[in-house]
Amino acid sequence: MIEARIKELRRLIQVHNYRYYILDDPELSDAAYDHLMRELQLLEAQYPELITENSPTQRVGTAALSAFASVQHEMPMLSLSNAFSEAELQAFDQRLHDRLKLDEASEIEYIAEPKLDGLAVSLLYRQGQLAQAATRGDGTTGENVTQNIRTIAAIPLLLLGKDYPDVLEVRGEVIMPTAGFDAFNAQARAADQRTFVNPRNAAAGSLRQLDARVTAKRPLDMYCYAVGKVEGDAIAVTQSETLSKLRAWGLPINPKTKVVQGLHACLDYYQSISQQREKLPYDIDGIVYKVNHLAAQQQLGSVSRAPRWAIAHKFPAQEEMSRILSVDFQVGRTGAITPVARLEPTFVGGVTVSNATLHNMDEVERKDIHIGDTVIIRRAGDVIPEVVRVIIADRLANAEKVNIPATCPICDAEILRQEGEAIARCSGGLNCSAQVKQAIKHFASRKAMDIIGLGDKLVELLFDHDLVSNIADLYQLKAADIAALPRMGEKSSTNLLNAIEVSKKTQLHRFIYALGIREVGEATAKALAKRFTDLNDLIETTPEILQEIDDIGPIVAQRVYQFFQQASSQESIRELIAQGIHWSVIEANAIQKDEELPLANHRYVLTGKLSQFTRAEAKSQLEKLGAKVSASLSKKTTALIAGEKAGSKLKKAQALNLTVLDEAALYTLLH
Ligand code: D41
Repeated sequence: MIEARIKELRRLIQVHNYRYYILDDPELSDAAYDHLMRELQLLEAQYPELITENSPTQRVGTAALSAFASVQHEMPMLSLSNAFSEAELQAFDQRLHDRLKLDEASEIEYIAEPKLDGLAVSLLYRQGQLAQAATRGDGTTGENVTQNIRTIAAIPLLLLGKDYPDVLEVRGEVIMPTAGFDAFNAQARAADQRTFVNPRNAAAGSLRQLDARVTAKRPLDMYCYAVGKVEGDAIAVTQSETLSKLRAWGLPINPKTKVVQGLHACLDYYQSISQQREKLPYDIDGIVYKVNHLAAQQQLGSVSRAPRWAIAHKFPAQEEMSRILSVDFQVGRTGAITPVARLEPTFVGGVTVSNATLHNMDEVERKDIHIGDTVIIRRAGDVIPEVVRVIIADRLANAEKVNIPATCPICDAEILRQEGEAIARCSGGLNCSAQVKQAIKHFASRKAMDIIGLGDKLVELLFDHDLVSNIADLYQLKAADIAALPRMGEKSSTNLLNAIEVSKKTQLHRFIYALGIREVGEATAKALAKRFTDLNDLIETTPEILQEIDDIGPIVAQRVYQFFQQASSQESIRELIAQGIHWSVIEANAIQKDEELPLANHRYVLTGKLSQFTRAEAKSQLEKLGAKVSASLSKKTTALIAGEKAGSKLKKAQALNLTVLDEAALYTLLH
C-alpha cells in the first residue's frame, strides 16, 4: 500500500519533471508539484527502508568527496573544428561534397544547433538508470562528477519509456543560464564572495565542487547533442532521429535544433540565431552544423580528434582586450554624467570599438578603473560596448585613478550627486547646451515625435548654428537657413521641413513621451495618455491621482507632477500646441497594443528606389502599423517591397517564392 503510493509519487514526479524541463509544458503548478515532493519526503522519512537511490528526493548527496575519480571514456569525446567566416563554412561544405562524391547541385542535409558555451559532459545510463556522469576532460579522460550531475533537475535519474538501449551514453553541454548566473553573482557580490567571470566558468566551477550540496544550489541546466557508446539495437539512422529518441526518453534537447538543407540554409540559420542571440536564456558562441545522416558521418570519419562531418561556425568574439586611453564625461538629457572610456581601437563583436560606457562612478570604483589600464571589453549584439574588467596585473605603477570633475565639462555648472544615488548630474538644467541638445534629439526621436531625418548630427548642426535653442524652435525653422548649413542643400532642407510638418499630427502618448519627463518612458507615457485623454487634465493633476494608475509609483508620480507644475514646462507645451501640434482624442482613447495593430506579425523588406517616400519614411510608416521591417529576406518575410532598380534582393525573393509588392501596393497597404 505505502510502497505503491511511494512508487506512484515517484512516477508522477518524474512525469511532471519531464513536462516541465523537457517539453517546457508544465501541467502542475509549482505548489502542486511541491506538494507531491513533500508527500514523498514524508513517506520516505517514515519508511527509510523504501528509499531508493533514484528516488527524486535523493538528488543531493550529503557526503563531500576528497577528490574526483578519473573516468576513461570508452569512446573518445571528440572536439569540433571551427569556421570563422562564411568562406570557411563554404570550404567545409565543398570538402564534404568532394569526399561524398556529390555533384554541385545536390545539397547536404545538416542538423544545425546553437553552440552552447558550457562544459561538455557524458552521462551513462545502464538499464535506464543514470549510472555515471563524467566531464569531457581532454576527451580521453575526464572526472567522475556523478553526484554533482544528479543535482541538475533537468537531467533524468531514470529514463522514460521502455525502448532505450541497455547501455546508453549521452553527451551534451552543462550550462548556467544567464539569469541564474546574474542572480548568483549579485548574491555573491552582496555577500562579498567570489563572483564568476562568465556563465561558462560558473558552470565549470559549479560542477567541480566536491560537495554536491554546493552544486545543488547552483542554477545549472543541460542540453544533450550526441550519443557515445550504445549497447543494444541501433537507435536511428539520422542525428535528428537520435535526438528525438533522446527527448522521448526524457533527456533535454535544445528546441532550436533544426534540420536544414544545404549551405545556404545553414547561413540563414546562422543569421536567424545571431539575431536571437541576446534574447536566448543562455550564452552561445556560434552554431554547430552536423551531417544529419549517420551513414554519411561514418563514411566521412574523423581527423585528429575532430569529426569531418561537423563544424562550429563561430560568432565574432564578444570580448577582447583593449586599453583605456582616457576617460571623458558625457552629459545626458537629464544632466546625468556618464563616464566614457576612450579605448585603443579594438575589433570586437564584429565591429571596431573605440569608446565604452563606464555607466557611473560607482561602476568605475567597483571595477577599479585607472587610465592606461589593460581591460577586457565586451560588445554583445546591439548593446553599447562596455568594460568588463581590468587586468590588474598589467597596471602601470603610476596609473591615475579616474575622478569625476567638480563642474560640467559643457556648461561649467556644478556637478551634484544625491545621497544614495549612483548617478551624478550637471545642475545646469536648460542652461546646459548638452542637456538641451539631448532634449531636442529625444523630442525628434522615433518613438517620440518621429521627425524623420532629424538625427543626432543634424540637431547638433542646427543648435551650433543658433537655428534652434529649444524644442519649439524646430517649428520656426526657415528653408533658406537650413539650406545654408554645411553639407545641407535645398533638397535636404525641404525634406526636413516636410518631416517636421508631418510630425505635427501625432498621438498624445508620443507627445507626452517627447517632453522628456524624467522617469517617463514609452510605457508610462501610454498609461498617462490612456488615463488623461485631455492634456489639460494631466497638467492639473495631483501626485495622488497619478499614483492610482497601474505601474505608477510615488517617485514617477512626483516627477510627472513636478514637471507639469513648472511654469517653463507649461509655457513650452503652450508654444508647441500654438505651432500646430495636435492629436485626435479618439486615438488617445484607443491606444492599441502592438499585437493588435493592423500589420502586427507582418515582416517586410524594402529594396530599390521609391518615388513617393524615402526608405526611412516607408519603414517608419510600416512600423507604426505594427509591421517589422528588416534588412534581409527570410522564409518569414511577408513580402518584399521593391521600388525601381531593385537588384539582388528581388532575384532572391523570386527564388524564395515570396510575395513582391510595388510602390503602388505599398501605398495601398499604408492607407
Ligand atoms: O553546443 C555545444 N557546445 C556542442 C558541442 C554541440 N552542440 N555539439 C557538439 N558536438 C560534438 C560532436 C560532433 C563531436 C559530437 C559539441 C561537441 N562535440 C563538443 N563539445 C566540446 C567538445 C566537443
